[in-house]
Amino acid sequence: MELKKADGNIYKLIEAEKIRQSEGLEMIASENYVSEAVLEATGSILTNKYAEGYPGKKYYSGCEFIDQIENIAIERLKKLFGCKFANVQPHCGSSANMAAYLAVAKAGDRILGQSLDAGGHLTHGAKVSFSGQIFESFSYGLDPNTGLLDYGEVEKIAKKVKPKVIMCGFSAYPRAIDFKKFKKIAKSVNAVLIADIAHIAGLVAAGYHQSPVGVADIVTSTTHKTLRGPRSGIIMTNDEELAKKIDKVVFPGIQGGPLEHVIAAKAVSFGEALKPQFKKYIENVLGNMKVFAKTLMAFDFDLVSGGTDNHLILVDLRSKNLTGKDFAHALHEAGITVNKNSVSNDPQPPMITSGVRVGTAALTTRGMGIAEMQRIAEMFNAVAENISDDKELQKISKEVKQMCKKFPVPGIK
Ligand code: DSN
Repeated sequence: MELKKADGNIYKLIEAEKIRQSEGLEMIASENYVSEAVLEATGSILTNKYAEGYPGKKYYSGCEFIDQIENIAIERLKKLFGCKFANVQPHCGSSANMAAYLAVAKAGDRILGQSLDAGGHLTHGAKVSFSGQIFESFSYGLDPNTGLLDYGEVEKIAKKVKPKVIMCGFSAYPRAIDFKKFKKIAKSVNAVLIADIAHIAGLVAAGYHQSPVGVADIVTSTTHKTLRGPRSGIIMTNDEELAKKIDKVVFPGIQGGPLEHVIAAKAVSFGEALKPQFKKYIENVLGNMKVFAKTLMAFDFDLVSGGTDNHLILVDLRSKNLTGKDFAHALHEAGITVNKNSVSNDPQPPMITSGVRVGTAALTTRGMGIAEMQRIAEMFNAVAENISDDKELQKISKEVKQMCKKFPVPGIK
């Protein structure tokens, strides 16, 4: 109630966002809803504290409780992924990746990562990102016929480029990654392997995806996608020397004071992910996506790679004569949020695109299941068939609101 009195504008906008989040279907594959406990920690008085340095070696006084919180976060993260060393201070996935690169490479060194239009992330070497500007970046794509990673091709490029670092991981790839194959390639060219598991961290933690821990030299991730923590980043390794280098790059290399309220929230979310219910949650995310994908394909939607092994799909809309921009806009009008997404060798520019990326992590957190997934896939088809028919889109939006009422969002009353 204090916020309402102190700053009516911000209060009103947060209330409006609460309504948007609870009355709409959130299908952006990188989004999720945190628990009330995680929300509480994120909004706590820990935001008041400066705590540069690492537990036991902070530069400021008064860190006796902060240190305990940070140590709990580190220990839980190590247990969750079975790693030996963890840094929980990165503010986000991009800063985690920046620290990982800078721990093993210097400006001008060569890096090799999955290209943006093939599902890689900006920080995997895109020229508009620090990763493509500080380093000399090269990329690998997908097999144009299958839409799958082609490890033979990655190896060929790696042998030619001889990168210092190979980055594997993705933002929009619907299939499992074989980290062991990547490691073999990296080893053959004497490159350091970094695995960015931002999207699949929850799947890895729950045992539903091969883990890169102990395979890749460094593992980075965000914490807010399938892992369902607060918006933040983490870095893990099993190598003590690398761990020391990573710590130095994170602080004082690229960051100052860690966000201790977020670190506490990460600790809470890691605790949640260590519970058996989390395994069940991930199982449901995957089951929901299988059904959603199958139902969409029955309506002749074209999915990149012909399906999915994880929590997301990439829909190639060219066969429907739609652009990603138009379809995402029409879905939004109908109360469903997705993001437009380039597909491999996309003829459309990044602001238009030929695809949309869709995920089931957030809806599964609300408790939606198979019946909802089938119905929502039918809605996707109805939106595609009535892309410019406002009346029809409004009709769907009403049904979306009704459906959402039965599945409250944690923390929104
Ligand atoms: N923005 C994230 C995603 O949507 O996958 C990546 O940073």
